[in-house]
Amino acid sequence: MNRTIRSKLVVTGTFALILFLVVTSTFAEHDYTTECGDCHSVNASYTMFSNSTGSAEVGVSFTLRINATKIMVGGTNFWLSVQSGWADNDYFTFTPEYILDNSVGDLTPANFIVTHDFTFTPLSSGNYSIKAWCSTSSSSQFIEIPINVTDVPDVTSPIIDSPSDIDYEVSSTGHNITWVPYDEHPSQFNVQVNGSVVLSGGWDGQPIVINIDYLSPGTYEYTLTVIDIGENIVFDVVLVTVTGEISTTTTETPTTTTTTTTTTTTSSPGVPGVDDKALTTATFSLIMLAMGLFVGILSIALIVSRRRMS
Ligand SMILES: [Ca+2]
Ligand SMILES: [Ca+2]
Repeated sequence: MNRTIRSKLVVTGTFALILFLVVTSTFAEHDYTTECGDCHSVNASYTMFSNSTGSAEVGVSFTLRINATKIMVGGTNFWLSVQSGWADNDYFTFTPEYILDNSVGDLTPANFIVTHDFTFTPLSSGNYSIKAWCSTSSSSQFIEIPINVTDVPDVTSPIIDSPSDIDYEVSSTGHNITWVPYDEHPSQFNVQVNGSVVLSGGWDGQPIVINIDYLSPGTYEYTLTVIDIGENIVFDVVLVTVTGEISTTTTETPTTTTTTTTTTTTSSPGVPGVDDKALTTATFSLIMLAMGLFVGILSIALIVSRRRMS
């Protein structure tokens, strides 16, 4: 190969290389919205990490410092980005950013290292992944940062008022106890009378009213207990004293008088089922018969006696 041909090949190769770099550089756009940048291939030599603690609380903002490093220096347009729609990013509020190496927002002055602080606010509890992405003009890398978001623990006890004790006459009505407790995260309540639960249920933060009419004379201890979602418990006691006596109301009950007519027949005790009159007749007949027999026997005896004497 002579020098002329070799020179032409070098020029042609150089031109081809430049053309290749120009063409490939047009493939990559840092603002593509998919994690890999649509046309970027993942480059394992790009590294990303964050300072995540792995936990957060609903509604409590936290700052996540994300770092992207391109180990092999060279090239241009090294970007760090976090966008909505990636992984679970939409479970947080944050400001989407494209941070170009050594531009505004890059906290690392060194080339090919981009660092930025993103502020996230969790919208709900759960296990989520925040996805960040870095890229050059043709290659990319991503990181999924697990975040366990929990509800904010309620460590503040409810506030409960203390209504005055109540006295009332036993015959009067219209008596109630009204409690107005408060908590940012109310949960349950119950009302006890002398230690026995008479009312309970969910508490949504509204006042709790209980009617205390129609109690018998005496003293009663009404206790309201309210509980929040953090199981913080408070209670209040109201003494209810009922005085007076229960009026004894006489009820005039219509009286039905039933007159029973009893006919009493004075007679010798009879035999159940036997007619006394019939008995009397039979007895008389027997007596008469006995007397007849007696007379007959006596007559016969007299006749016999005379014959022997004669
Ligand atoms: Ca930098
Ligand atoms: Ca509370």
